[in-house]
Amino acid sequence: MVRPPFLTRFLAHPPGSAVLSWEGRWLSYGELRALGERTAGWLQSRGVRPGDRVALHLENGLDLVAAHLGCMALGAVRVPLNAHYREVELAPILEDAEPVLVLTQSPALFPHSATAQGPGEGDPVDFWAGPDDVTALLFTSGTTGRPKGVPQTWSMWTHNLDALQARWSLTDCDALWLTLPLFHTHGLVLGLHGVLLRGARLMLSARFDPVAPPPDATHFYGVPTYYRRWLPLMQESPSAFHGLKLLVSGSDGLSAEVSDAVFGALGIRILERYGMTETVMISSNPFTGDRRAGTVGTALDGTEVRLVEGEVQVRGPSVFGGYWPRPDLEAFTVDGFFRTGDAGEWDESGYLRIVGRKRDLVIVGGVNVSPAEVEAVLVRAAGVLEVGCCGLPDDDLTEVVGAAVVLAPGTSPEAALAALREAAAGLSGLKRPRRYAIVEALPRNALGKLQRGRIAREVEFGG
Ligand code: MCA
Ligand code: AMP
Repeated sequence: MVRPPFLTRFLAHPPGSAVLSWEGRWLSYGELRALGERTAGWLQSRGVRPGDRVALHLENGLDLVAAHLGCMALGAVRVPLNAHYREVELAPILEDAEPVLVLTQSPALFPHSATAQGPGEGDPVDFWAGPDDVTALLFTSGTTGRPKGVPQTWSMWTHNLDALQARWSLTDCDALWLTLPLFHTHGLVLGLHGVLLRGARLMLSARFDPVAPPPDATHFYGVPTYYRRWLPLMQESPSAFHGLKLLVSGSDGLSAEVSDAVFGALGIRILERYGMTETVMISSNPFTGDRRAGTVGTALDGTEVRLVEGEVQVRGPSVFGGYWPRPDLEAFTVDGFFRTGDAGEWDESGYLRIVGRKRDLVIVGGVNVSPAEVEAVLVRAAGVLEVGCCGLPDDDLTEVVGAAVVLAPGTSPEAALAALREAAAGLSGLKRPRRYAIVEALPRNALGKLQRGRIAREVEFGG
């Protein structure tokens, strides 16, 4: 068993220093470490061994943090699951991840897996090391509709978080208010593990609500929807935000209007950065220096970024080694660059701008939605022949899913819409189409391939 440098650094923080607050109570590094070791003992008593995969289907809270630390202390691999997912979305992930145990409050969602409504506590285990470098297996939406497993390693995280540290200058006096869910890279890696590596403090909340930040908070990481929802309060009570020195936005493009409005209200220019589950962070604006709205800054130290026919391609120590369990050979170029599928351009000072996507993907409130996955669920609705989904602009969530539907002859639109809504209820909320259109035929190219961009441009959608 090898102890990764990340964990050596985590274990070296002063045990008495405060690190995490949950529901108003602070835990020190020593308490957090002891909690992780007792949780590791409990996991071991449930049959989990170093290197095993443990799925975590829990909402933000101390239990979820304990489950992460327990896996870290035991050397088990975490499989974070989106707490909003329904059975149909979880099934392919479980089939690929094959966790030995799922921690969940909803065991009915996992009919074929061993579950526990934990975590609990047992005799302490303090390995803080594992059989290899993989520490988490995250699933990201694939363009085929089937989620793809991304093994993330301690060394990817350490390289990336150190490179971000050089840009963002988080100090051990800083406190991050974290409201992002811990099942995505944004909240899990940048938020929770960014603080654990650096030795700063974390104030964890169950979810984002557009209320005044805790007075001690100095840092905040969010998706553009958070800033749009927060703006009225920022404009009404700017003094409630006086403790904040860094606001970061990512997962989705931030509009210049919101960036300028926040700057106007607080005098803080939101710092935009760009990343993916497969690469962790790729580029960022600086904390000190020229922060350019509408750009995602320059490549992080050690990361190479190039544009090939407009597509952003990335290589470096934070980039993953390949999907699991099915490697996608198209994902990398012959010289080892990962194809992001995002369209980019350089501005006049060499800052990267994300200008679109070369793959079919809808980003709803910072959450990736594969239109193919939604189509596969909706097409099973009675009276429906074909479905094509696309992203439609939305003032709150940036984009929402729209579905264009071809009906079987003789089907009434009302009956079909009722059946479509019932089928969509099998998906988590952000994936459900907010708007439908009944069409004669879907736009396809000469080879019969669905053209989802044309659906968004050409079809007239109802409510
Ligand atoms: C809420 N719902 C979701 C999610 N959140 N479904 C799937 N995934 C989600 N993450 C569902 C709820 O179950 C509910 O369904 C419906 O949407 C409305 O829920 P509510 O809580 O009212 O939603 P909301 O307040 O409108 O939430 C939207 C949100 C939230 C605030 C934008 O989704 C959010 O916090 N998004 C951030 C996601 C994020 O961390 N993205 C980073 C990934 P029902 O109607 O059945 O109750 S990208 C990434 O990690 C890369 C590396 C990067 O660059 O950062
Ligand atoms: P995920 O696969 O969930 O990690 O999401 C990664 C995707 O989010 C990227 O491929 C981009 O399409 C998008 N993304 C992340 N950060 C930004 C950003 N700052 N601006 C625009 N799109 C972004």
